[in-house]
Amino acid sequence: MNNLTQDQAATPASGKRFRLTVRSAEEAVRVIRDKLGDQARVLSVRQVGGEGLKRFISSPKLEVIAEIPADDSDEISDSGLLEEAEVSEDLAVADKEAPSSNAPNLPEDPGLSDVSFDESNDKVRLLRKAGFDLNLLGEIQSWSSWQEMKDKPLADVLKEITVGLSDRFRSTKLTPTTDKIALIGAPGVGKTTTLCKFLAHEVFMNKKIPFVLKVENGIPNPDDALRIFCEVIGVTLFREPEGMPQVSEESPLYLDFPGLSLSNLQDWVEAKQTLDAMQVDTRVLVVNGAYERDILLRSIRSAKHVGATHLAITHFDELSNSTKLWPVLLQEDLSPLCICNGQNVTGDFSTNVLNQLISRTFPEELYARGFSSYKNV
Ligand SMILES: Nc1nc2c(ncn2[C@@H]2O[C@H](COP(=O)(O)OP(=O)(O)O)[C@@H](O)[C@H]2O)c(=O)[nH]1
Ligand SMILES: [Mg+2]
Repeated sequence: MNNLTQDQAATPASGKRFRLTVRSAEEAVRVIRDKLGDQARVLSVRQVGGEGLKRFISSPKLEVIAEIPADDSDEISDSGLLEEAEVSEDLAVADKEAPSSNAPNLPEDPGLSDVSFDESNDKVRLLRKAGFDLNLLGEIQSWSSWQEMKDKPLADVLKEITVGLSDRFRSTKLTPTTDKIALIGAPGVGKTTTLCKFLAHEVFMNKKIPFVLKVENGIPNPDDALRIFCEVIGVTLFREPEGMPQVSEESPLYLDFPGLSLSNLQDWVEAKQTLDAMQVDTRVLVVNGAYERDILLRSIRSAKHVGATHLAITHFDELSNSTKLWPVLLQEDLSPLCICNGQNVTGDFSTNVLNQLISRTFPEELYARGFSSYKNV
């Protein structure tokens, strides 16, 4: 749950200021980093309580004022008056001017400009304000059921969106995994961490005896952390296929790949040759869910060259909500495999992708509003 508004009063010379309402300091750090970038500086923090009925159904919030300096030499001034502005516009400004800290710097998502909104509809305005992904909002408005649902009370609209998304999710391709599972993707997205989570799950929950092959394919793939983790949980790590035991349901093989560059398709083509030669049928594309949509889509496009079958999403814990991921999951041909929620290799992981996405689709504040809209009927 967060709310970000831009200081319209600030002149470009003194940078742009944003007011941010969050539930915790941790969330503030995350949202500032995701939406405003590394350059953003916090000017003030203050605790705010709810009003009226909301005081009883929502916990205290923090109001944070942050600024993106227009120029490093600028002095920070905290004397300006902040004015409320449309949140979605502010987010667009923030996204354009301060790309996500850990994502490569790529052009703005071309799809966004095509999304049109029914501004006269209060639900659309509310969802935009709540930080709902604009592409998803555009998609929902194109549903045949939208015309009927859009004028219902908020609680009903939220419920019908949830049902609509769940139905669409259930109709996506579900491919079972096989006994040979490769984790592939761009550098640093969380491939090895995700692999360790699967290993721990196999050993402790499924009581299986997995083993691991570390692949290099001419690209360095340091393995200190993986080696130590395998030692700790009693899994054998191989560095070449020779001498590996027979793969079976009880003894599945996991392959740890080096990062494949998004700007070098040849990396992906070569990985495909290795996977084909080893008859690895389950090819999991790992993406960092906190990256911009454009980069996620680029990754998915590159993964076609490797014959990817499944999708694993990491860094879900760093997202303020899951709405950006819905259109990615619903449109693409990859079977959703898991969501990773943190760095803890023996936890922070779920294969119930639908539940994870649903639980982070609407901020609690919207449910609270939906609840009060019922009371007004
Ligand atoms: N917050 C968060 N960090 C993660 C997650 N998955 C991986 N990481 C971190 O991301 C960094 C890169 O992970 P790693 O598995 O080495 O990436 P690889 O290069 O793709 O193998 C490490 O610092 C991990 O601890 C996640 O779901 N959430
Ligand atoms: Mg790795």
